[in-house]
Amino acid sequence: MDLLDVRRSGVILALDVTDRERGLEIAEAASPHIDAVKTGYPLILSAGLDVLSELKRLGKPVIADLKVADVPHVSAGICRLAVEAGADYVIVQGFLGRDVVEACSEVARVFVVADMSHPGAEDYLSGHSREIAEHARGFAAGIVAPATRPQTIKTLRPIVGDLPIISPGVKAQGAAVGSALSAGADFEIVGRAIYNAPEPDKAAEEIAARIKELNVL
Ligand code: BMP
Repeated sequence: MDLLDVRRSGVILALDVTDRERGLEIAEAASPHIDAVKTGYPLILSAGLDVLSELKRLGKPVIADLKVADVPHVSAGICRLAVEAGADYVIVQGFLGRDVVEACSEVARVFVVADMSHPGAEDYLSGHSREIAEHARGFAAGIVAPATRPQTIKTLRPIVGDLPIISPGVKAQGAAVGSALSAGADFEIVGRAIYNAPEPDKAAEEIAARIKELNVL
């Protein structure tokens, strides 16, 4: 399932809850307003890798956010496990080097983390985001770039060409809804603002409506 082909709202749900039932309930409730689900260590470590195949029942792409960061053969093995469990995409760290991204791309459709949304990313990672994006262009299915630094998205967009850019940091980390899309991202990743909301379905609906209103897709 290709992410760009299913783009409707521009929203990817980051499902970082640790309770399997609650996670599946939230994903189902938000489903009409999201294009894909991203889940990672919190849910996978508590509910097991099988949760990926359960999430696939929503009929939307599932992104395994394992931020894979090991030597090439171990990283590729992790990606293979995620794909076999049902992941359509796996997130891999770009800072490990070219060989890791290439090994993972042989066994999975990979989103490469080119830069991150938290302040500490500027300590080390941000200084290398262009090089990571340049390499990702040849091998990856897309990149992850921070909504909290729209200038980074603007810089990376021409480097990656048409590759999808998915962008976290919206609402709970301070970026306004629609800001990453305006800067050139293809999807905004939203976690707490949806799954911690009293009514996650309404929260997802409002975010999708705001993006539509801004006309930034
Ligand atoms: P929230 O909207 O609750 O801040 O969640 C953001 C999600 O995006 C989390 O799943 C986090 O792991 C992920 N993420 C991020 O916040 N910043 C990055 O740079 C890369 C990420 O994958």
